[in-house]
This record gives sequence, structure tokens and C-alpha cells, in this order.
Amino acid sequence: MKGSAFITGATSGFGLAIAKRLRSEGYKIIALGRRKDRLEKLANELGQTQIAVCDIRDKQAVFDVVKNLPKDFKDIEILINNAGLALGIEGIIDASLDDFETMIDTNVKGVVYATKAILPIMKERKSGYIINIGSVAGVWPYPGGNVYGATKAFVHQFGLNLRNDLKGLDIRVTNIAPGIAKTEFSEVRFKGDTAKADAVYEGTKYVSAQDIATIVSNCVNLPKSVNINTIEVMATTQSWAGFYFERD
Ligand code: NDP
Ligand code: 8X3
Repeated sequence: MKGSAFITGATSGFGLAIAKRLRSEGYKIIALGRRKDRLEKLANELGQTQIAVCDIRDKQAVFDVVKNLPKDFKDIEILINNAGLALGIEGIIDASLDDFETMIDTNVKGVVYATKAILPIMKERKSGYIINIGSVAGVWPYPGGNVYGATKAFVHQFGLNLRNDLKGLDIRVTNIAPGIAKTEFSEVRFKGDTAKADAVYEGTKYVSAQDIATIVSNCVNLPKSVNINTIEVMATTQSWAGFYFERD
């Protein structure tokens, strides 16, 4: 029988699609997020799903969720560190320091808290798979990407460094770095301004949450002896705009 998959940010977008996909493949699901109504709906739909209404920025709450898991869900095989967000796209001078702190607390500290809370279980089981959702923004700079991109660069390097520290434990670690994908991401980034959010996706093709769930599934279903370190994935329509030169 398959164990549990602990998925942060399971109320929407990638996390929701990954939860559905892994459940369909026989994993029990631990679904974490702040929106209780969505988590309850998901649990009713999927069955064998434990919900964790939790703000990933709250260190104690994250550790309590893991500590208080029902016995049947304690056999965590997979951790998907997915909860995250971008806020704003202003340059560093004009951007909000509060937004920066929210991104750092969620995208950086949240990933560290969930990983630290769950690793003792994986260590005990001498088995596990941690998949971190980074971003192309952590690899490639773009105007206004400042702190968001830096948090995702952290996610990437954190994952690589984990692999060194977890030698001998049969724990796999993968960083998936997606580019443009249509979820609630832009609505959150633009703080509910749906016109701005819709403009991001207008007239182009993008990666779907289901595509990311397929990539996760492909990784999980590789032989345990195979570790994919990094996957960077863009829509075929997305590429680079080239270097910018200041001119007199
Ligand atoms: P969504 O906004 O659709 O989903 C974000 C998820 O994160 C929600 O389930 C939300 O749950 C959860 N979340 C956010 N803040 C917190 C918090 N403080 N505590 C707990 N959960 C939280 O966006 P995506 O699915 O697109 O984003 C998922 C991940 O993918 C993010 O890390 C994002 O940075 C990354 N990404 C997205 C890309 C895109 O273009 N869509 C591309 C590259 C990476 P709730 O609000 O209920 O708490
Ligand atoms: C989301 C992709 O390019 O909007 O991480 O930053 S991007």
C-alpha cells in the first residue's frame, strides 16, 4: 500500500492538481492550506485525505500539523513544497517591504518549516521524496522579479543542499521550476485585479496545473534509484527577450 503525500498549497493551482493526481495513483493525501472550505471540498471529493488548515508561515502550527497527524497518515512518502506566492511586480525602489516579507516568510521559511517538520519521518523510514516548486524566476532575472525571484533561487539551492545532507537515506529531492502557468498566481500577485491578471495570459498558451501534476507524477514514478535534481519547464510560447542596453 502507498503512503501519504503531504502537499502544501493544495487549495488551488498546482497543489490542487497534484493532490488529485497523486490520490488517483493511490497515495493518501495530506492537504495543507489556509482556505478550509476548499480543503474540505477536496477531502470529500478524494477520500483518504487529511486536511491541515494552516498558515505555512506559522512555524509552530506547521510542526503541530505534522505531530498531530492521525496514525494512518504518518507514513509520509512524498512532500510537495508548493505553497507560495508573488506579490507585486514593481521595481525594488517602489515595491512594498511588507510584500517582500510575506514572500520571504511563505516561499522561503514555509519551505524550511515543512521540510524540517517532515524529514524526521522520512529519516525513520529511510525513504522519501521531496519535490520543491521553484520558478523560472529563480533562474532568470526579469524586471520586478527582485524578491520573488530571489526566494525561488533559495528554493533551488536549498533542494540541492538537502541532497548532500541526506546521503544514505534514500530520500530523493527535485526542484521543479515552472514558467508561465495559469492558476490563481497572477490574481494573487496583482491583489485581486483580474484585468491585470487576465492580461498575463491573453493571446498566449501557457502551462497548466495538470501539466505540472503530470511532471510530478513522472518524477515520482521513476525508479527510486533515479533522482532528478532540477526540471525547468516553460510554455513553448515562452522564451527570452534578450539583453537590455542603456543608451545615451
Ligand atoms: P495559486 O495561487 O493558484 O496557489 C497557491 C497556493 O499556495 C494556494 O493553495 C494557497 O492556499 C497556498 N498558500 C499561499 N500562501 C500560503 C500560506 N501562507 N500558507 C499556506 N498556504 C499558502 O498559485 P500556483 O498554483 O501557481 O502556485 C503554486 C506554487 O507555484 C507557488 O510556490 C508559486 O510561486 C509557484 N509557481 C507558479 C507559477 C505560475 O505561473 N502559476 C510559475 C512558477 C512557480 P491558501 O490561499 O488557501 O492558503
Ligand atoms: C511564476 C513565473 O515568470 O511569473 O513563478 O515569475 S513568473
